[in-house]
Amino acid sequence: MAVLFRPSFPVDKTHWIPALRAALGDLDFRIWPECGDKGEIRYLVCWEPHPGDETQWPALRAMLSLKAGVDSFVASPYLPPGAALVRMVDPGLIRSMSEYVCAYVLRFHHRLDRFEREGPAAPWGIGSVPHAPDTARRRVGILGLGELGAASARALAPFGFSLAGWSRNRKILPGVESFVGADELDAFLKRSEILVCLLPLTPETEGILSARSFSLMPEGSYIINAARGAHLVEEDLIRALDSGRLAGAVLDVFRTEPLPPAHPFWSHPKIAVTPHISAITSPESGAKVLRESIAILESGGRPPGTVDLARGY
Ligand code: NDP
Ligand code: OXD
Repeated sequence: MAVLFRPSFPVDKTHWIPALRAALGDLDFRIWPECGDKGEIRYLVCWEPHPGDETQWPALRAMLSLKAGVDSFVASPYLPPGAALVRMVDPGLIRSMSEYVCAYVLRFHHRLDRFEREGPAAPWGIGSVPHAPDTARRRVGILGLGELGAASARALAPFGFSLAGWSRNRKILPGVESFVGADELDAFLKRSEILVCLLPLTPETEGILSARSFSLMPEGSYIINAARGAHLVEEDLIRALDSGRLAGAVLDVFRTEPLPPAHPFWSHPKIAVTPHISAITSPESGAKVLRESIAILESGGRPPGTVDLARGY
């Protein structure tokens, strides 16, 4: 039994290979292109499927993704049939995402985006109207209450925000109102003044951040998209910001990445761009997660993050 790691990025050499060597030291660990006998490869650790993966690993039991979002795997023609697909569920990545969500929810709650943009034209604090309501009156909505959405809700809860989340199945999370499925989406959007998208990209969720959704949200609301670029209809966002329907957005993910230098998002005064850094798998904790997943698979179990290919996440 062997584990093959296929590097794709410079960080793989500097960080991932040492972390994987340390965590998988008791196993036959190989680094592509030194595959050895391909018939011995039982686990493939990688960022993406490649052409040939669908046939060249006859004994493959699982493809272990280093990314949490596996839309590119699910849509790939190179997915090896019969092997499990396991996405990354890394405590380091989850913590990073909840910090990012808190940072931008607080930024928008306090209208810090406006002060950064307006400088001396903004009203001076003392003697002007209060800028931020009590957090209890600020309604934050999280699209997706899975690993990242639920952790972000838990991280926001101590601030006292009025929290709600939308998912396929009803959730019981302290202090979080649960909305479910297409029938409850509109009611959820109508109460979301700061809308955080943490959904997987599937045919059902693509384009969910659209003019229709923005028209249901309270006037002057905010968008935080840290999931996938294709959740957002880009022209609809620009129109909603220019008309004042929305007040601001922070985007970490894009239909084309890296975001091309001439893209209008870079220069839009109400859009903050971050370069897909809201949450990155930590090599140290991620390598340990992979070791545990392999142990579970070896004993015939189903590790956390096993993807339901029919569902798409
Ligand atoms: P999970 O699979 O744990 O959670 C997904 C959530 O979305 C679940 O609550 C699920 O509902 C809900 N959901 C899925 N489809 C629908 C639907 N059609 N209607 C309503 N709810 C739906 O995923 P994670 O939280 O781990 O990750 C979410 C996404 O975040 C990833 O897929 C990835 O694209 C993105 N991501 C972005 C990163 C970045 O750096 N920007 C880093 C990591 C991830 P239910 O619970 O009922 O099944
Ligand atoms: C992602 C990731 O899914 O970086 O975006 O894990």
